[in-house]
Amino acid sequence: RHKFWETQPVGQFKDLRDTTLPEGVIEPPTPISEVKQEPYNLPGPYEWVTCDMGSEETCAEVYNLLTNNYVEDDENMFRFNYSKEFLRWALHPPGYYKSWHIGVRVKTSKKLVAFITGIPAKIRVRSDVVSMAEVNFLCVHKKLRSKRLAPVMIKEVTRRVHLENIWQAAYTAGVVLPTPITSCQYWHRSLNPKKLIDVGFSRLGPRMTMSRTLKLYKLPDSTVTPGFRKMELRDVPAVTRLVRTYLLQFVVAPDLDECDVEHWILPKEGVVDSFVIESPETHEITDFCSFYTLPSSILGHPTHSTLRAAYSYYNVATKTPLLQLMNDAHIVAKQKNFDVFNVLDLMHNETFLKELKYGPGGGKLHYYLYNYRLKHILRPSELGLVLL
Ligand code: NHW
Ligand code: EN5
Repeated sequence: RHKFWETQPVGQFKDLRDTTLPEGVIEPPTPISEVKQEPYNLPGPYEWVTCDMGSEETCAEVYNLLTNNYVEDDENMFRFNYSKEFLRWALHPPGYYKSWHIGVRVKTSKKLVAFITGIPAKIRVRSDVVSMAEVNFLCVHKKLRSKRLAPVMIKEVTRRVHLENIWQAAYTAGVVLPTPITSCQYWHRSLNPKKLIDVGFSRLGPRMTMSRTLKLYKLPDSTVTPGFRKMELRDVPAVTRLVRTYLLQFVVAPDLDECDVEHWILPKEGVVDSFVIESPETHEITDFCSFYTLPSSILGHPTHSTLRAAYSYYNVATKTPLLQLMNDAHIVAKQKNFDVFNVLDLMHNETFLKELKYGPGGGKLHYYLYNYRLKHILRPSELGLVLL
């Protein structure tokens, strides 16, 4: 069934019911001198390139490849449209390796036809903090699909990760592979229901008129929680303490330091938005919420070309009810002209979905670890990791 994945150090379907297998590393690391020194062979017409995402030209080529060939929904109505600024942010975290930003070009024309990336991250599994690669943006041009290029790209990124003495990875996919550590569902909160219905993202519910629908999803013009404001650089230490403590309760979660929080959570125009609640009395930071900007192209619509989506990122509520914090997040997302607010049912997100008028999406997101086995599949609420 899975000719490639059966050969890899990942949990296998046949082992799912075997309770004797230990938890942890599947294949022990080898000396780096034993890691293959040359790149894997590509089919004749293609060559490997390392993509310098700091170069405006290369970043634009990657952007164009993904804009035209990256992930679509099951009915091919929408396609993720990560912006260039987003891609640069996503691929330049603290300690990134340029060699993990891998392209495939046609030798003769130099056209970019495939891409895969890794970034370094510390991921905690139970009490074990592991240096990993987060692998993302795997993309093969539509015209080159089903030629077994993806396994070669995965082996090449694996090799380059091994060369940095890193032996585990985390990744997500909309498809089922051997084998998920958990499977999450997308939920959607309409902010601009008229447009969502016009473009086929959502439908008018049974016995619902347009005017009842607009009223149902209406939000206040401004946030309700006193002390709610945009996160600033000076908030990094407090937000780091909040998020580190919060993430300890999950079985799998990132181990973030202040440098990570400054990179990943501090607001970046058009990429990531973050808000804190500063107590009006004590000036303590008691809560924060964040979301990232990931529009989708609307395929073949006569008037609308872009769906503006905000994706829930990390949210920590210690004083304010999470429900109220997320309601304020919706209000600012609406102010910023997003059409929809998307969340996965991980961390504590289930606790506000119904009350805040989310509907279940058609998409699932499966989470995976490479070269690290868990004894049991997790509940989504045991997962504290959001990948972009
Ligand atoms: S998930 C998004 C992936 N990208 C897309 O869906 C974009 C649109 N699709 C495409 O570009 C986020 C192609 O369809 C792709 C497959 C390139 C997906 N993950 O070349 P073949 C990520 O980026 C397996 C992993 O003929 P293709 C995460 C498939 O099961 N494997 O297919 C990426 C089969 O293997 P099998 C996937 O359609 C994580 C083989 O590929 C996969 O032309 C990567 C078929 O290859 C997917 N999303 O190209 C793993 N989709 O065994 C990282 C298909 O079943 C692992 N396949 O025969 C860790 C590495 C680092 C370790 C470090 C220690
Ligand atoms: C990892 N970095 O399917 C990315 N999205 O539900 C790789 N559906 O938007 C993996 N089909 O349900 C990505 N509307 C896997 C996800 C791929 C993209 C995807 C789903 C997630 C999605 C929409 C549109 C479906 C269009 C037809 C959807 C219903 C929303 C409705 C809103 C109002 C209340 C009821 C639900």
